[in-house]
Amino acid sequence: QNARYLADYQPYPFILSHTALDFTLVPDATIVRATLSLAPRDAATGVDLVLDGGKDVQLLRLTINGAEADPAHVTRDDEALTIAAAALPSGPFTLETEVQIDPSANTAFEGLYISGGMFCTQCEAEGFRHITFCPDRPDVMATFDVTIHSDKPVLLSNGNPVSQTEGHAEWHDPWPKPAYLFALVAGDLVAISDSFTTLSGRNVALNVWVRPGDEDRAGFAMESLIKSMKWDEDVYGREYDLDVFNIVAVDDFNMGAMENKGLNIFNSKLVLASPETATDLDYERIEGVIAHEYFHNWTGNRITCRDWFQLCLKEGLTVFRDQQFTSDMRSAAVKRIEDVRTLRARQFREDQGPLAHPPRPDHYEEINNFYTATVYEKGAEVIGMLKRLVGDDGYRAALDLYFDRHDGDAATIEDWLKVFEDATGRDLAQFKRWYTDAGTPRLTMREDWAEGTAGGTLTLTFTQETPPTPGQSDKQPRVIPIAVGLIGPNGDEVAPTRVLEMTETEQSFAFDNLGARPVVSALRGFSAPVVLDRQIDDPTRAFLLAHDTDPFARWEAGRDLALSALVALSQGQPGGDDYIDAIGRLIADQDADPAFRALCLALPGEEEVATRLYDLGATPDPDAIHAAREGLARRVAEAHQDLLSEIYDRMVVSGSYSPDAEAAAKRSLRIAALQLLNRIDNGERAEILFGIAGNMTERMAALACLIARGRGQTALQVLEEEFGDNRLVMDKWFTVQPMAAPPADAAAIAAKLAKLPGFDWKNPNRFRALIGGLTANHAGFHAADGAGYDFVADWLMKMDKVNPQIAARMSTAFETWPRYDETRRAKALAALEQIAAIEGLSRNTREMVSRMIA
Ligand code: HT7
Ligand code: ZN
Repeated sequence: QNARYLADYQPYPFILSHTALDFTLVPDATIVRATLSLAPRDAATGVDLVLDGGKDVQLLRLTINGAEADPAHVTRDDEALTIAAAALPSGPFTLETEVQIDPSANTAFEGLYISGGMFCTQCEAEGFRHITFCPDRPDVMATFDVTIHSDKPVLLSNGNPVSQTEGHAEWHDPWPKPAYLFALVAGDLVAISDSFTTLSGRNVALNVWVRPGDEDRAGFAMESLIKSMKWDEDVYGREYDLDVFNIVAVDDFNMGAMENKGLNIFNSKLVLASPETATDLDYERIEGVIAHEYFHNWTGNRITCRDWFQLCLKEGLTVFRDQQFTSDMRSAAVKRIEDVRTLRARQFREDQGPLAHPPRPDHYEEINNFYTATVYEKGAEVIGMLKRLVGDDGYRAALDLYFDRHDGDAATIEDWLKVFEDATGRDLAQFKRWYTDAGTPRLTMREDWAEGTAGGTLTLTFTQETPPTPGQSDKQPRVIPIAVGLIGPNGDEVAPTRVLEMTETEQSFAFDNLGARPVVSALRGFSAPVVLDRQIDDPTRAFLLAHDTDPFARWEAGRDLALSALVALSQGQPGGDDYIDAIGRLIADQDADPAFRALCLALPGEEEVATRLYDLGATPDPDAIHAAREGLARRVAEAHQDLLSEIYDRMVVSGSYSPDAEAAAKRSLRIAALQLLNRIDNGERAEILFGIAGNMTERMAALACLIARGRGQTALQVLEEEFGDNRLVMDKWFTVQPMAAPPADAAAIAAKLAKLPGFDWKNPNRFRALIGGLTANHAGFHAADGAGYDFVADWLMKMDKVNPQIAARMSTAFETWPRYDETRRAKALAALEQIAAIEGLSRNTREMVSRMIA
C-alpha cells in the first residue's frame, strides 16, 4: 500500500550543483556537516524543499545562506526534512546542516557503519539518507568535496586526493554524481599498489586496500582490475577518468561489491584469494565482479539511472559487459552454458513464481527488493538479444551513440532503446515488451517435412505464449530471435546457424533443398530467454549431443536427456539407459574441452528436476527426486567406472596452482568424475584427495563428497584447525555441511551449527553461508516435516530486526512453495504467515512475504 510508481516520476524541483561534506568520525557519535549548493529548478514556483533523511540522523543545526533557519519553517518526520518554501531564497542558495549519527549501532550496513573496526559506507540504493539530509535520488547529481577527520591511518573518499595529513584528508570528485555513489572508508589498511596507463597516456594509481596480513591474497584482484581496464578500452573504447582507482575489502557487506566513483568497496570474499583458501569458482567470480564494478564507471556512473525503476539500464548492461569480458578471458562456450544455468536457476524460478516482475518494474515498495535476477541477469539477456538482432556493428554504433549522447545523464530505458533505433534504423516498439512484461515466454516448435517440394523442405512453426504473472494477465507477442541450425542424418551440418525473427504469436519458417530430413538444432547459444517445447525423443537428443556444432545446443541435448531420465525415475518409471550410453561416448571423447565434458557429466540439480516436473504439470516430490538422482549417478558410475577412474587419474594438474581457465577446466573434469565415483567407492578417493590436495578447489570438492557419504567429521575438524581464524574458509565450512548432508539430516545439522560460537550471524556472509547452505539442499530444505522451513523462518525473523536487507533477500528461499504437495505447502505457508504476523517487521521483508503469500 506504500508503493512508489514509475508513472509518478517528477524531476526534483531544485538543482544541486555541489555537495561539500565534513566528517568527524567517532564510532557512536559521528558529526557530519553538509553544505549543499542549491537553486530552484523553476524560479517561478515556490515549492518546499524536501530532503531525505532517516530517523537515525539527528539534526543539530541548519542554516540557509549562513542564517539559522526559523524552526517554524522546518518540519521533520521519520523519512524527510522539509523546509517551507517561505524560508527559501528565490535564487541560488547554500544550505548547511550539521547532524550526528551512530555508525556503531548501524547493523543494517546501509549508510555509514563499522566493519572490523573500519568505517565504511554503502549508499546504493538509499543509504546516503542515513548519513545526512539530502535529495537521495539518482537523477540529482553534484560534484563533491569531502573532508575527513579521524585517527584512522587511511582515509579515503571518491575522486582525487587533495590533501592527506595525519588525522585529516580531503578529496575532490570532479564528476557530478548521485548520492548513491558516495563512499568513505577510514581504517587501519594496507594497499597493494600498481598503475595503469590509459589509452590517452594518463597514469592512474591503483590500490587494493585490505587488512594488514591479507596483502598476499590481494594480487589476483589487482591483476583482474588491470585486465578489466584494458578490455574496456579495447572493446568499448572507454577510458578511466580519475587519477586514482581504489578498491577496499570489507568483511561485513550486504552484497558482492559496490561501484562508488573511484572508490569501489568489496565484500572481502570477492577480493581475497590464495590457492589454499579460494576455489577456482572464487577466482572466476573475483575476476568477473572486479570487472563488473569497474565497468560501472561508464555504465552506471558516467551514465546513471533517472530513477530506480531504470535499474536494469545500468545493471543489465554491466552484467552483459562482464559476461563478454569473462567469455574473452576464458572459454566463451563454457561461460555461456554457466550463464544460462544461472539464469534458469534464479531468474526463471523468479518469473514462474509469486515474485515475478519485469526487468523494468513499474512499482515497488522497497527498492532493495528489486536487485534481482530479473533486473540483472534477464536485463543482460535482453541486451544479448538486441545485439543478436542488430548485429555486432549495429551494437557498437548504438553503444558509441549512447556514450556520446548520454554522458553525464540520468537516463531511462526509453533513451537506451532510442540510441539503438537511431543508430540502426530499427523500430524497437515491440522489443520494448522485454523490458515491461514479466514472465518467461514458452515457445513451441513443430516440424513439418515435405519430401518432394523444392528438394525437401522443412517447415518450422513456432508459437509463443507467456503465462500470466502477478498484475499482468494478458501478454502480447514479443520479438524472439531464434537461432537454428540443421544437422544431416550423417551428423554433418547441412544449414549453418540462421537467426529467425519471430514477431507473431504463431509463425513458420521454411528451409528448402535439404535432400534428407535433418535434425533441428534449435535455440542455439540460447538466443532468447524462453522455455522451448519440442517433440523430441531420447535417441535424437543423443544424436545432437554427439554431433551438434553449437556447444550450447550440444550441452542442452545432454541436459535434456538427463532430465528426461530423472523425470521418469522420480515418478517411479524406468529411464536413463540412453543417457548413460550417450554420456559414456562423451566422456571417452578426448578431443572435447575438459570444462565442457565436466559440465555435461554433472547431473542436473534436484531443484532443476523439480522445475521440469512442475513445467510438465506434475507435483515434484523432493525425496523421490533425490533418490532418482542418486540412483542415476550410481548407475553412471557403475557403467563407466573405468573411464571415470582414468579421467580422475589423468586430469591432475602438475606444477604449482594457477587459477587460469585451462587448469581450472582440468580440475573441474576431475571433480565431476570424483563426484560420480564417490557413489561407488564410499568416499575412498575423496578421503585421499582431501589429505593430499594443495588447493581449496579439490579439498572442498572432496569434503563435500565425504559429507555426502556420512564420513566428513575428520576432514571438517582438520579444516577447522587449519583455518579456524580465516573467515572466508570458515564460511565454506558452514555452508558445505548442511548443503552436502543427506537431506533427512540437513535441518538438524544446520540447527546444531547455528549454536556454535563461530556462527557470527550478524555477519552477512556467515548468515548466508549457513542458511544458504541449507536452502541449497533441495530435499533438506523442503523436508516433509517442515523442519527446514521452520529453521529458516526463525532465522529470518531474527535477522529482520538487525539487517532487513539480508532477511528479505534470503526469504526468496520460499518463493517456490506453491509448487509442492499440500503438506509442504501448508507448512511453508504457515512459516511465511508467522513471519508476516511479526509486529514491526521491516518494509523489506514485509513486501517480500506479502508478495509470496498473495
Ligand atoms: N550496484 C551495486 C548494487 C547494490 C549493493 C551493493 C552492495 C551492498 C548493497 C547494495 N545495494 C545495491 C552492486 C552492483 O550490482 O554492482
Ligand atoms: Zn552492478
